[in-house]
Amino acid sequence: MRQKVKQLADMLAESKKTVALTGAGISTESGIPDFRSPGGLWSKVDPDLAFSKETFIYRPEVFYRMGFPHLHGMTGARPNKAHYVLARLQASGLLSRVITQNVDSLHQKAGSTGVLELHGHLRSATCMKCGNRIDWDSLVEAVLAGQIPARCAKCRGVYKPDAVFFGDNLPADFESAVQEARNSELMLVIGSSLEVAPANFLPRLCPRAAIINLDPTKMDDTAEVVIHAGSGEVFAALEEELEFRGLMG
Ligand code: CNA
Repeated sequence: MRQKVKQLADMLAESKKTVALTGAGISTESGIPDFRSPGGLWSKVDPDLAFSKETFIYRPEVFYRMGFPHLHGMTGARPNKAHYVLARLQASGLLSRVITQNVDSLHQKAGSTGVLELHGHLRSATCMKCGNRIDWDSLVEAVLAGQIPARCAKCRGVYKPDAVFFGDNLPADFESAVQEARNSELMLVIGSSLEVAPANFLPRLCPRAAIINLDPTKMDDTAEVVIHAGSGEVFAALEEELEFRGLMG
């Protein structure tokens, strides 16, 4: 792995503009299960039911009983080494910004700025009827008080978390991510199976890519460097290498 980390450091040093694309795998070391690993969310809930926009419209209680507890469980997590090193890379001018598929806000908690969130977030929820927005803690309070589904005090419409469900349109951040990928020389893909479209299309827009993922991905053969290891370990080694070269601010 040491040799590949050195290669990664070379690529970062050479690149005029680098972006990172992260997935659920970067947050497993923070205690949040991903989708597809053994023991991941897909072994516990049926995401097509729990996180489906269509089901939510007709039977919102299905999400509130099956999906909500998993989302609620994410919100107390703390960033791990990989999140912190990415924030430090950005502060050192080696990374333009992070594009994430995650909804856990751990990049922001680690200090990354201008994070593009392809699948929304868990900081708020919006009333499906009148558009009133409440913060996440207020939503949790309503649900823990037994309000299933959580309803708007103004119009009795149902609150939906501001995370993207299956069947939802992608937020405007996706278009910004396309531009960011097109304008970059290098993309670091971290902790993503690259199974979910259209996010998995982004690495193809960038001339060079490096993949850091525990398991092989379908796009491994398109990347210049592929490291199959935990992201915490890889980013700790990368930080050390870049510090040694005097490139970390
Ligand atoms: P995924 O399809 O579950 O893939 C995760 C990948 O990460 C797998 O290929 C694992 O091998 C790999 N992995 C697991 N642990 C590590 C680790 N420590 N270091 C490096 N790699 C690791 O998840 P994707 O993000 O590719 O799929 C996209 C979905 C998952 C998006 O819609 C997300 O919103 C959704 N999701 C997000 C979260 C979160 O916000 N933390 C959690 C669960 C699911």
